[in-house]
Amino acid sequence: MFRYLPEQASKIAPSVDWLHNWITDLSVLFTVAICGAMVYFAIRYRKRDGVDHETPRIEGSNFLEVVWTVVPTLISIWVAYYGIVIYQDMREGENEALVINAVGKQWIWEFQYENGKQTVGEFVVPVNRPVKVVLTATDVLHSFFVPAMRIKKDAVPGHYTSVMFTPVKTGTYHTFCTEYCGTNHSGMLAKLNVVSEAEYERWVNDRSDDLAKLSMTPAKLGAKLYSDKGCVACHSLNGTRLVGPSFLKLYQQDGRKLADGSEVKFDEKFSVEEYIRESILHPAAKVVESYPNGLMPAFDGQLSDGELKGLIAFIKEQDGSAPAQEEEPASEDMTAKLAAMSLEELGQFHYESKACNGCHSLDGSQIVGPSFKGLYGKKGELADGTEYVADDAYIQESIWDPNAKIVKGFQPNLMLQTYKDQLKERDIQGIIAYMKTLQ
Ligand code: HEC
Ligand code: HEC
Ligand SMILES: [Cu+2]
Repeated sequence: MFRYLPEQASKIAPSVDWLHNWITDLSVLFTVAICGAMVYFAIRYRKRDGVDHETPRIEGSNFLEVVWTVVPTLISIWVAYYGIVIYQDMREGENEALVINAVGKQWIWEFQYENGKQTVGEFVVPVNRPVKVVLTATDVLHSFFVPAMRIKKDAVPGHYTSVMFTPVKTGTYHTFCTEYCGTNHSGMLAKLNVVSEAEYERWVNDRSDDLAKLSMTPAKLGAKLYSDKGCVACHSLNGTRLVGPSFLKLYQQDGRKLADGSEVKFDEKFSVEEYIRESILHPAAKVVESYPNGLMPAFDGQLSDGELKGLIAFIKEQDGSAPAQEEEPASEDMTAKLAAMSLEELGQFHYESKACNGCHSLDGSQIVGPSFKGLYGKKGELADGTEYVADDAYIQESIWDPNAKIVKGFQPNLMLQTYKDQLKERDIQGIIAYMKTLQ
């Protein structure tokens, strides 16, 4: 009855499911039997035609009482017994298991391997080898949940807990946080890649990314993070106002006006470095004048000290002395390449290259603007209360003149206003064709 469980990707999964299904079936059986009897008696012996259909009064039946005590007790013992047996199977191979340390923080999972390799939001394990994940948390309670592996365990600040599994199938699986841990709890995901032993060895010993980071100058590292961490979607380098203030000459200022009307001065007590550092880790602490609070994600816990220093060095470099980053004129090569793309490919290309992806998701979630999922053809409401249908003309207008119509629940001036020069008719058709694939 009711078989709805996810893919079985670990050795233990079939036995977990077997017990789970037994418990569910038994619960359904008892629910139906007990509620069924209740309903039956209520109807059968109801008061009708003014006559009480009184039932016979039965007092004490040793037989019945023994049955309804002994049967549930045996069932509970049976469930507990298999619970223990399967739990023990789960810990099998603990001594030769591959150990991975996982740390939950608002709102990421960070993984560390025995050779020091570190990853965020993704981890890789070899197939058919027991894996032990040692869990802890830095801020609040989190819970580590990989449904396909049938494992789930709390990650507790100041404690170490562990879970074990032996993957039996290669593939990519989802890891969730299943303990409500704040605003972005639902975004606290990680990818689990199960690969062959050889591929795993190659992956875990490939430290080129770490080494590249180590050998970069701080400003170079900052430049890489500026795009890797998505700052680029909200902060320009040339003075243009995007979602947030431009980084141009930010470092050279001697103070900031804040949204609450006050002003901070940068001096020995509160340096501009300190201000930038705080703005990155806790954006809500000081909100810049004319910008809404809550748009910038807090990067607390997501950047190492070296990475923060890199970002600050990079922001410091934006002093206007570097030649303005001209948009490269499209080379002939590129023009030919774009012309050869199908409309859908062209749309996807623009979605990624024109930074739409910084503000519009593909999965229905809201970043800065509405998701592109299901957008094409949708009926909605504008901020002024009128209704609209997202047809071709509306989408073209939304891109060329974003402030012409503002979707209800969103602010004007957030979406970039510069697309009219960059995206011509065929590009718009491409974006529309691409949106049609996102229903
Ligand atoms: C989703 C959009 C968004 C992203 C992504 C984002 N920011 Fe911001 N940022 C803002 C907004 C809006 C403000 C202004 C409001 C405020 O002060 O919180 C801001 C303010 C700042 C400030 C203060 C600016 C000033 O002029 O005083 C700094 C520094 C900053 N962000 C750095 C970063 C860095 C570094 C990253 C990437 C690691 C980043 N931001 C990612 C939206 C964003
Ligand atoms: C800096 C953030 C940002 C970027 C980048 C951005 N948008 Fe938007 N977009 C928004 C916001 C906010 C809204 C909602 C307010 C409005 O209606 O203007 C929006 C609205 C839209 C709408 C109307 C959505 C609806 O539900 O009716 C379309 C279509 C759209 N954007 C397309 C694009 C395309 C295509 C790109 C890339 C070429 C893009 N946007 C880049 C922020 C952005
Ligand atoms: Cu969490």
